[in-house]
Amino acid sequence: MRKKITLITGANGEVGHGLINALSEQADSDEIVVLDIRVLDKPMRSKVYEVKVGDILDMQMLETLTNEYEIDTIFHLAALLSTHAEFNPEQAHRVNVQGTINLLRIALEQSRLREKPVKFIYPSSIAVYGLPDLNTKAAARPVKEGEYNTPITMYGMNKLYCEHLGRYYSRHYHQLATTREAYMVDFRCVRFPGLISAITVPTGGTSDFAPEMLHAAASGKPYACFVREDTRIPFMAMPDAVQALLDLADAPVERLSQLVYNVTSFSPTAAELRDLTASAFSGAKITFAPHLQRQGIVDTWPAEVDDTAAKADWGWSPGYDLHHAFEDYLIPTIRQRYQ
Ligand code: AKB
Repeated sequence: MRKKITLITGANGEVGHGLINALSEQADSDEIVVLDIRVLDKPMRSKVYEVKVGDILDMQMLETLTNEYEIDTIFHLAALLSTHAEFNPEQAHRVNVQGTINLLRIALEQSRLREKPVKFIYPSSIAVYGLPDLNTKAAARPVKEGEYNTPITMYGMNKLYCEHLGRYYSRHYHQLATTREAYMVDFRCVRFPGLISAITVPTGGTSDFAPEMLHAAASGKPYACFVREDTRIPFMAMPDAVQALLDLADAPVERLSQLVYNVTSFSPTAAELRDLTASAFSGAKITFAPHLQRQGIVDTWPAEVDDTAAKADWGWSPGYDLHHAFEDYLIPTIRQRYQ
């Protein structure tokens, strides 16, 4: 009998670390297998059963993995984020889209083999939205999942398309074949806002101005914020992002009325973030030097998203509002990190 596992791709990223910590506390860490292009950071290694170093584009390696284990759940976190993706759009497409198809394919094969759908938990992003101009952004009500799905970035397009692929692999795969697939993939997706971790500084995203500002102030470095002071997009503290993944994975399938869910916590302006940061770190030197193109990307993302469906279907409820995120999580943890 093959060992039953939870697979985490992109495990060495900041969501991956948070997820490994949470899963290893919650369940038997003997069941977590992680895959990343880089070797898993040392402090994390004792928390998982096996560390695989490899590329999600390597189908042979993925097939070996499925021969070795019974994969029960996949958290597919590996992706090239929005800023990185604009520097190499074709590579981003390969990693973000082909990589996701490869994992969906593996999930489908496993579902057939064990005669039970594999849960496929997929983090999408507010980057799937593309509001046409600032007036529309200012006037818009919190944006629902089906609105403004006209992203302008390669990353946003990749994420939106992969949401559709998830629907295909869970409901319509090979629909013209003579025998219908008995077991498809149990695809579940959260659209994350910008994420702020007290422990790691992200790279390659366009919402990175918030965590960058905080970490710079905490480590005594000046920071020139690459968006205007009035820029407003939704954010979430990292523990809530990890909780959203776990809660969605745990939700009874019959409670889920849709495959893709917005989740959100708070929507401060960049100036509000600066004020909160400066009041915690009195020596903070934060200036604003907007980068035209990165600003252009953030201006197409909504100021607020509507997460009513997540609240109703699987009880989504963020633990931190803006002030509690700063007072109870970000500031104390960051202070400790840079002490
Ligand atoms: C990015 O900025 O690319 C990500 C995201 C909003 O998905 N943090």
